[in-house]
Amino acid sequence: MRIGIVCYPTFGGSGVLATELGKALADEGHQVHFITYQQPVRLNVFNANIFYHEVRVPTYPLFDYPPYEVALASTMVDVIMNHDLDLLHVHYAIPHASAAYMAKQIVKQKTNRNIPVITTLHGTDITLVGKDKTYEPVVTFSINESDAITAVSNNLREETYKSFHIQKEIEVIHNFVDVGRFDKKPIDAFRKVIAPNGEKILIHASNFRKVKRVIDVVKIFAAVRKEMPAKLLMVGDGPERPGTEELTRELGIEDDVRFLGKQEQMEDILAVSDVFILPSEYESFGLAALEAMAARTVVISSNAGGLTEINIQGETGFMADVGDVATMSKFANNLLKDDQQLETMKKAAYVQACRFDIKNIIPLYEKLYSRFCRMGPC
Ligand code: GMT
Repeated sequence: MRIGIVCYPTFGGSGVLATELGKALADEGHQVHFITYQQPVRLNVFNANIFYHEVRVPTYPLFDYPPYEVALASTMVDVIMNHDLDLLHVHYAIPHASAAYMAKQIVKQKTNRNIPVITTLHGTDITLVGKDKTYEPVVTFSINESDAITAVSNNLREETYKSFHIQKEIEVIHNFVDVGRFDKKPIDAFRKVIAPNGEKILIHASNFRKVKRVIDVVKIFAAVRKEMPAKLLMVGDGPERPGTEELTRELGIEDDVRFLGKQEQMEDILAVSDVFILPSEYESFGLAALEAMAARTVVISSNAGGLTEINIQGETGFMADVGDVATMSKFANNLLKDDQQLETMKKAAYVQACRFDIKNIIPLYEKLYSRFCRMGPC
């Protein structure tokens, strides 16, 4: 099939997922057209089946806010018509679903063709941004106008029904991970640089937004550091980073915490890590946690949103209520003092990640797409 994928090209989970999906579909022989304002960060391979169409937003002195959605819809129309796309798959409702609706109407008027639009909801497009009154009517409308809607977890599906008046079925297709990519041997030299005396390594990766509760990560690490030598890797960047760095200095643990910024080689960093901390206020799924599990890293997280659909209490990791730093610290300390349990849980985390392996999930998307074959279900 010829598939258009619209996503954010940044490090966020929705963009990562959409890009990995497109790459896998291209490997399966589909022609995939990415439509974004920048080359997606994970689009780092050459594949003859992959095309990248950049959305250019011309500026003009009148525009305090350049009309990205208009440029996106126009680029969608161009790509649909000139590359004879079979369907559009948009990731993250805002503004992709409404731009897709606009593109669909234009193509219909021009060619009398009904281009199917599939919208995948990822999380903050529903739980944070989408709910805002400023966006809600357009989000509700464009979700309802999609030909199929998917959510990345059962929790997000329920949240969407609770917050919006959705008249259609939302199908759940869980996020996935390429286990083969993340199940890497640790690079000894790298581990030695980070933890020269064999210290345990804890890690957090996110966009450092409020919802991630990065301050809790540092507090949990400080509690661990009181009981044993340990190091913390903080991967990513965002608005909460300066305050978090400041807290490490206030707590006197700055020498044991490395802020690595945005990183592409997550598999190498995760391979040397023991515990991944994700105390988020909310996660529709928690793709970063799943990638950590594929790299045999035990996850200590909050029990918010869809995290309970991947992390298994006491088996692949531990969970506590949002903000319960004391319990998460206790879990981390007990686990890191017990090498045998740590090893057992690392293996269990890997086994659980395999359930969400790319090989198991891509066929679900292909099955969904096949409902929209032009000649009827194919
Ligand atoms: O977590 C973020 O703030 C980024 C956001 C995104 O849209 O890129 O992530 C959301 O989508 C991911 C991929 O489906 C999920 O794994 C994350 O849990 C979800 N984030 C939230 O729900 C906060």
